[in-house]
Amino acid sequence: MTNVLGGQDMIDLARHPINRPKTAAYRDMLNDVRADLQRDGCAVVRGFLTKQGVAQAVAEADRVAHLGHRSFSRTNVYFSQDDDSLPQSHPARQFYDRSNAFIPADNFSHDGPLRQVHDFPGFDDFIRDCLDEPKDAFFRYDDPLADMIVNTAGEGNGFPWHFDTNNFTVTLALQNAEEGGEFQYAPMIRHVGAADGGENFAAVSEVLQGTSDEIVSLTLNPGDLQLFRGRNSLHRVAPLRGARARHVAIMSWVEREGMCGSPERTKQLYGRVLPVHLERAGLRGDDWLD
Ligand SMILES: O=C(O)CCC(=O)C(=O)O
Ligand SMILES: [Fe+2]
Repeated sequence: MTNVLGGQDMIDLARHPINRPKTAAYRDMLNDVRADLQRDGCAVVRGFLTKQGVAQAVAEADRVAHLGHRSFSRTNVYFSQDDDSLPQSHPARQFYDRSNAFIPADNFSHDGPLRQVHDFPGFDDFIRDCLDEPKDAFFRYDDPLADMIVNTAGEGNGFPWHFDTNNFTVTLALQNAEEGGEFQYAPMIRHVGAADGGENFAAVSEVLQGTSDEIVSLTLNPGDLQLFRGRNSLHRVAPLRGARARHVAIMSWVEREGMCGSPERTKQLYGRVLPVHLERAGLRGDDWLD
């Protein structure tokens, strides 16, 4: 194996000087990202990783892809239960198959390429700056199975239309499928908190029926970093085709220090739990029948 690159060689610092926060170049970069997030909840930092950085990260993901945990569910765009008091045509009553394979975070070692990016000094601050989150409400997810995972998916796997339940998602595109896999979103069609509830069900229905003209289709290339506020923008990954897997790294930060996933959700997404999940939930190992 070739030597693992350090973060300074994985990240294209000449183009994206996240290590020089006091410079005009850093401020320009930040202003671009913030303007995009403000406009439609999505920003892409093109070519965040170097070419060699992408190659090493893909090789790492490929080496552990067989440890990905597949989970299947049928969900509506809100991740809510069916409600038979609503008409059959209501968007909350449309259910779609969702299947993921998440490679749990503990398969990525601290001296491996992906964590060299995640742990690079200034990376967390850059993300926080982009999102304009306060320092006292921005912490790494303290979850050894979930702080940085790789979502790996192939033909037949689906990430159908949904609104996120978290405030933002940060992803690093590593490898595309042969066809499909565009990130499609209907910017800001929902206005959570508006006086009328802001759900805009008519526009959501149009997206689901394929008649909306509000959909933006974004092709992310290997090495692109994406920041996305998905509570108000309906989005999906377009169906994948071909033999090659789509690999995307997903990194998470949360608003309180020391947060980790619940045992139930962790088990569902990653196929196992660790003692820390039980401890933080106030359970002992023998309270939890795996
Ligand atoms: O895999 C992706 O690019 C998007 C995933 C997504 O929408 C999510 O994690 O909520
Ligand atoms: Fe999402």
